[in-house]
Amino acid sequence: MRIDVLTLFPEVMTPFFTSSIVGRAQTAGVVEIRCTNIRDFAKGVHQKVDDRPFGGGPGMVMMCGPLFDAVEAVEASDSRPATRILLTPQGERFTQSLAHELAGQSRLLVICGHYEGFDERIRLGLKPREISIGDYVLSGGEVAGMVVVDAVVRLLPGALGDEASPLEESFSDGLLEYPQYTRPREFRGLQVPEVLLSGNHAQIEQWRQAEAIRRTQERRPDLMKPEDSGPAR
Ligand code: 9D3
Repeated sequence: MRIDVLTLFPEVMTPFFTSSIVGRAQTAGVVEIRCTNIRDFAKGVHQKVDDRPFGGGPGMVMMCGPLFDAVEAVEASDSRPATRILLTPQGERFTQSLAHELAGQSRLLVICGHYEGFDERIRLGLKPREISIGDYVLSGGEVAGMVVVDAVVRLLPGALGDEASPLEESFSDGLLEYPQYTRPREFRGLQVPEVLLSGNHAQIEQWRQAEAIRRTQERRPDLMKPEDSGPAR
């Protein structure tokens, strides 16, 4: 997969994309991620990418010109058509199911803004898929862009190396994680549950399943009707 990210803060995003699982996926050739600074496509000595809203009001609005030029230049650098994504608070909610859907594409173009909003003609002209990562206010789309890229990349075949398949993970079977323990057997008077020391793998599996269900029912009953988990069905 190829992922292009358009942002005003490539220096914030690039270190994330070169670290951890996403960085290793790039090294392994599973994905190629390129950050492009939208400001590189701004005109004039001031390199303006935003302006005041027609009709008045607070904040600045991202201009069409630099962003359209950036999208067209970046898309022309590779023949595969890109699925365009615009990170906005008004977007469709990002879920594991949407992550699976995006992981099935060969190319993504992720647009991150850092203003009160985008000129509406960006939506009308680029027809991007708009995505929000949740109901809280961020300072810009960069963190949301990193969230989307992270969740998508770890689903790509080979991204997790020798680790467990992403299908085994929480949210993919629709349940929260069961309680886990490591050494020592006793810590400040708290004991590791006897069953985990028993060596009886069938019984351990049964205990973990029961604990996962109990925990999910208590903390996230909404997950027990699992429309937000796993590949879309
Ligand atoms: C005045 C109304 N605000 C919208 C709720 C303005 C506004 C707030 C924050 C406009 C842009 C932003 C910056 N946020 C994002 O770019 C963003 C975001 C978010 O804030 N929350 C969850 N998902 C996302 S995706 C992009």
